[in-house]
Amino acid sequence: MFKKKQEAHRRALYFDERVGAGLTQRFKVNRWLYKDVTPFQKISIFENDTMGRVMVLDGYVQTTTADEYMYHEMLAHVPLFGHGKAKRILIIGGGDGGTLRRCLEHTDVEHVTMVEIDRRVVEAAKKWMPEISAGAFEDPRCLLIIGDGLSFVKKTEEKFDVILVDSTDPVGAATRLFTQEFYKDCRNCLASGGVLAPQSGMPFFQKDEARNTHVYLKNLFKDAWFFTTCVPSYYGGHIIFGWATDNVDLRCQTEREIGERLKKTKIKTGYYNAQIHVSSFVLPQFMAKIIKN
Ligand code: AG3
Repeated sequence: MFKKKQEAHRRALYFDERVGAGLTQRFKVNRWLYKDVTPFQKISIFENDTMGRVMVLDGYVQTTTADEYMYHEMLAHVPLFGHGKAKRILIIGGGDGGTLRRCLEHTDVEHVTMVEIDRRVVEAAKKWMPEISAGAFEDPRCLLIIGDGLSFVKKTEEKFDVILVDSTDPVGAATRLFTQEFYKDCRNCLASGGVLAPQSGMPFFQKDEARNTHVYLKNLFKDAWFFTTCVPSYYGGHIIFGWATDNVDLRCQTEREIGERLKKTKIKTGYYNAQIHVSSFVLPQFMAKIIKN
């Protein structure tokens, strides 16, 4: 009885994320703001001294108000500035609105369709972490569809210049987003020379996922690679995004070319800049090995 009480007490005070065998990262919880079990997943949001507000889906940290920019800026700006003329964007997932907001910061973007499976992620993020989307859902260029991204890309006849997959980890419902079939359907709705960039996990812990993603993308596109960022609240060093396109020149642009594009906008960033853009494609040896084999 005493043990049970102790366990309940610990759960109220801490959030423990299982990172790997024998490895856990612990957050002190100042206050639980939201807890919900939806038809798709468990959602919780809490407050922490260092990371601000933290959103957790099925036990894994998804985003925090302190470091969300390190993920969302990179997922949106590298493909959009790399493409250079993107007007129509598709986001699969991304319910917190951080990726959407960064896409809409590009004034040349005419339309963003976002397909998110879980309405309650959008609602909870808007209510408890409004600074992440910062009004993006209200932008008239945004069309939010609550539905299954997989069937959307299978059925739509629309074409997009850039497709961003802002998913959870390859567990549960999201595993279907890490398949060659899904990437093939994405390719079918890319305009010529378009870019597909799927969230591809933390390569230190998810080597097999990274290897498989690379094989699938290489089977489908002329250029398949990864770009990296670091997000302090994701324990494990790097997180990678896939880079897949038939326009092989897009990955070879210089810092100067990207810098000129960035200068023409009013976009303010905390992580992304032209140097980071170019260097995000440089992979450390352990990752280069993963994609060579
Ligand atoms: N989606 C990727 C989160 C990966 C985190 N994984 C983990 N903590 N094990 C983030 C969605 C943000 N819009």
